[in-house]
Amino acid sequence: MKFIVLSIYLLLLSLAGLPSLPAAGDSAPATRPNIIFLLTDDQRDNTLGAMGHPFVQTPNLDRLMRDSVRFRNTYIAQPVCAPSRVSFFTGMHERVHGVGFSSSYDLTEAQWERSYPALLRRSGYHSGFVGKFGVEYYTFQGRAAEKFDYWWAHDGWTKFLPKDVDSPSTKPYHRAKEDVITFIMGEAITEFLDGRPDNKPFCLSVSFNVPHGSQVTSMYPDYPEWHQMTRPANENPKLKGSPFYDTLYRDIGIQIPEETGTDPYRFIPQFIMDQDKGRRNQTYPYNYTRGTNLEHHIRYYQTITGVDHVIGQLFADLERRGLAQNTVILFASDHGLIMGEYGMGGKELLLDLSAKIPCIIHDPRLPANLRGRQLDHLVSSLDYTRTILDYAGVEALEFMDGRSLRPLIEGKQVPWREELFLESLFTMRDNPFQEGIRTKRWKYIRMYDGIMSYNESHVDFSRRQPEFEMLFDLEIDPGELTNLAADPQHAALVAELRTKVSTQSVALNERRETFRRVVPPFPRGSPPRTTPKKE
Ligand SMILES: [Ca+2]
Repeated sequence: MKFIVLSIYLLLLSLAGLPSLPAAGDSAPATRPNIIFLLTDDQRDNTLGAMGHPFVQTPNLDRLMRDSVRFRNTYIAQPVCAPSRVSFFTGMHERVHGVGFSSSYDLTEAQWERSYPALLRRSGYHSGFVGKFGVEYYTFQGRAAEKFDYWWAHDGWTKFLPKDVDSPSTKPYHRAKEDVITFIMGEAITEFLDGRPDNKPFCLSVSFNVPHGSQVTSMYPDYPEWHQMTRPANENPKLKGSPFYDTLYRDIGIQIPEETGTDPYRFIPQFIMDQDKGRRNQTYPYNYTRGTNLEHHIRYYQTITGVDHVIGQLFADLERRGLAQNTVILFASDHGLIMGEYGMGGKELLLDLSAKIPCIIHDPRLPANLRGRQLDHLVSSLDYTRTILDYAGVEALEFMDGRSLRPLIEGKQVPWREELFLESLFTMRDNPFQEGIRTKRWKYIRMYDGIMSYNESHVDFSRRQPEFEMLFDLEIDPGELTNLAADPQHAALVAELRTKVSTQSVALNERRETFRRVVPPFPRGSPPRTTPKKE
């Protein structure tokens, strides 16, 4: 009973700060566009043909990019799956929303009420979610489907061929006609479009779960070392003859990074990040030897081409249904991936390969002369949240960071940020706490020994000296290979960037304290909080 009373109180408290919106069911203005947010999983930037990639085939996304605006300096708020997704939903840094693999809080219903899917639904949008929900830690486990009008999705990590496996994350897909997870998601998109009401705009979030390691490894799970990808996936009879997953990219002489298998401690020393505490021996073993790294590259790009195919089907479907001219499409990934570069694998770092994402936004109503542009503005994944709200005509909330990209997309001259704060608070696998800043020319990163289940005090770095620092001149070293942080010639610059990061870090910590007073956090492992049925 205590929890019910507490939760009603918390819900009322949290709703108090929300703007008034038309209730769901009210007739929405006809001018509001439909919105489709396409998110891929671990797809790094520059992995489309139109972005100049040497071999990947992505004809449909290439077409989208050439008809859209691309922001080619876009960074993720947190370079790992779950907290990155919470940041997309809420428009907040992990430090403020407090939800991640290594943090000590769960996402609450009150927080969810402040997410873009909830706000759009409340404003009259028909809402749908397809694929990997990926929040992992939230208080409404088992009831996420209620937060959308349409839901065909999963928690955790499903499999590439989910109908072959009986587990909570694969079961939702056992009713599908298709066998491959990417194509099942295409099936779900069609089901959503078939079932939507005609009198409302819709907001569909599609969360593809490729090219994530859990999917590419499970393309061929029938031998003991399957998670290391020691054998070609097309030994799996189920992939034989597939235009995507059989021979594609197998015989084209893919060049894997020369640094594959070399000493990773040349770049990030062992005292601050020990590769043998999970990175090399548990999670990305295939990136540490040349043969398996090649197999990873083949499968990685095969699955990107598979996603591209489903997205092409979606475009054709929108045309067929007469929806293409009023549907805004946003494309992104939840972060990038290191695949042998620096002698390592994985994400979680603030290096570009891990922290930079593809960013494409398509507004079919835009005049032709404004399409096909590639802009260099510094963009955050948090900008997506406000951009979606802006297109939907829904007011953004006070605690949302980021800015709407719409003025830039529409070709307006507006003052824009000159620098972007970056953070990574994922501390599993011996990852350090990381903070950084990207300016037009420079990237500065500082690291501190990480703590699992960190709390507020652990991310107060105001009285701690950085334990390791990196500085890159992106103009002459876009691959971020030469760390200039200890170079005396750059001491003044390092001092300046250190101060800038500290200022933003302290400000974010203060922001979190204010937010906690409005929407209290929910400690992980607490008894479940029962919520009233009516919300
Ligand atoms: Ca991911």
